[in-house]
Amino acid sequence: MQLNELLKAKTIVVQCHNDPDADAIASGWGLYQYFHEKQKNVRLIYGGSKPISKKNLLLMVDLLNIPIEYVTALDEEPDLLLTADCQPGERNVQTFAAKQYAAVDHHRIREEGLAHLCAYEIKENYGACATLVWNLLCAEKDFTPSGQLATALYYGLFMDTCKLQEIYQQEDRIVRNKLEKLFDESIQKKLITHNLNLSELTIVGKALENVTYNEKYRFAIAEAEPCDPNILGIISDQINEVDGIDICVIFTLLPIGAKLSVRSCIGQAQANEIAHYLANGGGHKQKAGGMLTNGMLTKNTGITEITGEAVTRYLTEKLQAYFDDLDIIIAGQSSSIDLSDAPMYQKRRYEIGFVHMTDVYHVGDKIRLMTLEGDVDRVVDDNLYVMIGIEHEVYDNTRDYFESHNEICDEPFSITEQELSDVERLVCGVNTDTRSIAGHIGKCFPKTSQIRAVQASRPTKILAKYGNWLSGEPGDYIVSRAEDPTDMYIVQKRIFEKTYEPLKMSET
Ligand SMILES: [Mn+2]
Repeated sequence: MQLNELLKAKTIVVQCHNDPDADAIASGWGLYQYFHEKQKNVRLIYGGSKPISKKNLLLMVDLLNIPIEYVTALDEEPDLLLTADCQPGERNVQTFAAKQYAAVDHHRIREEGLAHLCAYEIKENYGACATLVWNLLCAEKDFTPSGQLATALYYGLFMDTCKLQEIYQQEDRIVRNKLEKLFDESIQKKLITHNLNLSELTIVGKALENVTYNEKYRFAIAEAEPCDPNILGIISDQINEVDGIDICVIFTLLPIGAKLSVRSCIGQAQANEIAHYLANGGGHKQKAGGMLTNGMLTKNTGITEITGEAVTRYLTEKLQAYFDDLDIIIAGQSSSIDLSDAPMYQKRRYEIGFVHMTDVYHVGDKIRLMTLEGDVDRVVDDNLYVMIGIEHEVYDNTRDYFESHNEICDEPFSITEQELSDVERLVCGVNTDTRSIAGHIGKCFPKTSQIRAVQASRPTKILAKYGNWLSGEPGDYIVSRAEDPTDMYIVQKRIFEKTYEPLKMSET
């Protein structure tokens, strides 16, 4: 959907869900501003049983002059009613009559409601509706979002992803990178120091009183009453600090399922992996989140009624199974897998790209790489190389590592314009403008190295000799280098099959 498709309407109402949160207010305001600039007769409203009362939201509306109105009835039927951060017909969205309806949202699509919408933009997996609204606004050539709006959208994204700690969707991360350069820091500071109110403090207290603990695997589970994701995060942060608890999962029941906040302080079971395993979620190594939908909870689980107890039992069993199933290998020590007789492979000859970052940025500039394993911030110096891998993923190398593992080739790296623009979204300036790497990409070939490898039959963790934990799924390859069998690691099945080939006997 494009916003300009909606300009046929003369009177427009942008509606947030009842009891709107920061993401709904910011998203609604973004849409409102677009139509306002297009000279439409537009209002920004929400309904429900009570007006906003949370201090941070009152401050947000006040500091940014957001013209949001609490209404219980509309005098006139608008040509278009556009919902923000929700969809018409949902339980927490008051119904107002309108000639046509449209929706911008990041929650589960309400299939039965789609036929009643003249247009919609719904991305179920986005961490915040603000991301979606920002992209919609940026796609309109004759509209430039203000710094105030960027501040609101940043705060919406911040609050919906537990202070950005549980952000994992690439699109959310890309928009965060942009908003980070535009938002008003002094306003953001004021807002985040008023995040909690007293009743939320009570929710935190109640959740802390009812923790289920698994002694064998040192994990804890607790339920919180319905609350903002950031409250869940406060609870999980607190529980994870307890001696004897390595991992905790805190959830709250929402109409669409259980919202999870996950914390871990151990490398062999990182928070993002647990969140992915439990609910297709993600985040960072220590902090992550996800949404365990009602569908996931009832499918093949025997759960008929979704209660806090049922979810606690389900999470306990799933986590137990996770640890029961896990193979842990300490490289160079007691290994449960012996690779000395495993088949040998060698690297295929394939090209990858590299950028010497001082060709693009100044020494001292801070840049961010959005790697497959998460965001990595680096300070540019002569040693920093950014590599463009076989699937156009990006990662960093030091100069020594880069030079000893690759053969540099004089030809240019072949990449289409679309591929280049996709790669460029993954490398951005943090304390400086994002610069184009076009014209600076060299081509090289990884040097042939011989390895022994077997496919993992179970989920596997390796503590590599460099002290970092690596993880693999069944089917991924457990690898050790032929010249140093203690150097073990894991290569994803797909990448392995693209980059390695069996070594012929005559070559051994
Ligand atoms: Mn939202």
